Amino acid sequence: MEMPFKRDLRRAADRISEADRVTIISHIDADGISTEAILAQAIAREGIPVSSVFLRQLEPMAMRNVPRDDSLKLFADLGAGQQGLLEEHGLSAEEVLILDHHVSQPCGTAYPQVNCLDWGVTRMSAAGVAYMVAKTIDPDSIDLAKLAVVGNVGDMMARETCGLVGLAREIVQDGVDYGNIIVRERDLFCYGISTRPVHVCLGYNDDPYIDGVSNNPNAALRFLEKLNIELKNRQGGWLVWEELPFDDRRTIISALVQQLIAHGRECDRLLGETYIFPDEQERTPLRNASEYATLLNACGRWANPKVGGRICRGERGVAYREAEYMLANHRSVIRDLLNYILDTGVTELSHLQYIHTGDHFPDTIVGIGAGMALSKLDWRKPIMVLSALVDEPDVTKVSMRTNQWALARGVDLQEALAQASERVGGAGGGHRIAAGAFIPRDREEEFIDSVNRILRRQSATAGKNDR
Ligand SMILES: [Mn+2]
Repeated sequence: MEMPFKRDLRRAADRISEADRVTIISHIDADGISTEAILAQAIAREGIPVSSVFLRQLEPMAMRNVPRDDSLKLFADLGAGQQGLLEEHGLSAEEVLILDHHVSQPCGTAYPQVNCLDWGVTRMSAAGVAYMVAKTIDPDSIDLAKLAVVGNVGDMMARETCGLVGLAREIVQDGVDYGNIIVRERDLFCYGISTRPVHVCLGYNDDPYIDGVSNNPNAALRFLEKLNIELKNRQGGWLVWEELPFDDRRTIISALVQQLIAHGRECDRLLGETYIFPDEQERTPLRNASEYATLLNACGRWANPKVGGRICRGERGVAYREAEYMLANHRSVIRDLLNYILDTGVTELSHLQYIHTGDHFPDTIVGIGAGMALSKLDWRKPIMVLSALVDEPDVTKVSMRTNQWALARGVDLQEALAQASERVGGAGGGHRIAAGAFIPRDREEEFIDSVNRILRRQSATAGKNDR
């Protein structure tokens, strides 16, 4: 494994270093945002002009955002699975480089690619790949390891194994050597260790499920109060987990272990490795990898990935305040969306119900809102929410949700949206129970009608099979 991966990295690094200018095309989630920030900084340090484009998804309509110029197009955290699209768009192998961790799609054009899956590495994200390329370009770039850890954690690479492993773990060590990462082994493996009061941190967690603590911050507080630990600071504010003295953290962990054992539950997911960033301000989401990643995801969801990019580059003024606002308001905006759907009401067709939310809400959350609204509406009919894209006026985002009841009666939203969107020149897919699509704005009506017909056919066919 060693040799091919070194060779891939060397080739990619040389290609970038030889470019006159580079366009990075990356994804809007935490991994994509940190990937772009790593690459853009590494490339700028070489004195090469670089610009960036963020995409929600690499689909036909998004391709128009990929410039037709003589720059090297660096597709990152996307591209491997959509090489056919690059080919259709007329991109040559000479002007493309793909850095990805998704499964590759076979393609006639041999686009050069660095993909950790080719090395047998599955627990690493695009930010990890990008970092390894950056380090090959310049071995002094280990300050960027921190962003690679954010991307890896954001893409859930630490989730199953309670910490990063393999190559992704080696990247952590670079950050430790540089001095901007502190590893806490066997730490509480829980979201919010830098920003949430301990009882809230524990009470919002259910992996592992702890009886009398999980999903109940008040019960978690009563549990902690019995341990005789100082939970507040001298000013009377709640302490966060990261600030608790070592002995108090140990006391809480052993009490939680006892509680798990007493209820016959496994303890192995209680502890994991956490990654603290000592160069960031305490009690902010920037202090650890998982909260940092959530902050970047919030930027992406609000169609502001570039704000996340500025944070990754060290900006802590306006960009940080904007991101914090987006993070803090995520829940309340979903609640507003739900109320908007229920107050405005949906239009009912024979086999679906739909609503257009215009540009009132970020397109990236309408799917969540649709799912929540379904249980309060006629849950037998799948719900479709259409929304405008602020930065793409000609494109409409479509989200659909249904439930197990409908699935048992033949509904398959992934099939319905894939077929109907293709007919109008869009693209869609997902899962049977939840799917999405991007379609041209001027063909919305035709599209809705087409989805309704497909859903009618699906339930008719399922009805026949029952007999
Ligand atoms: Mn990714």
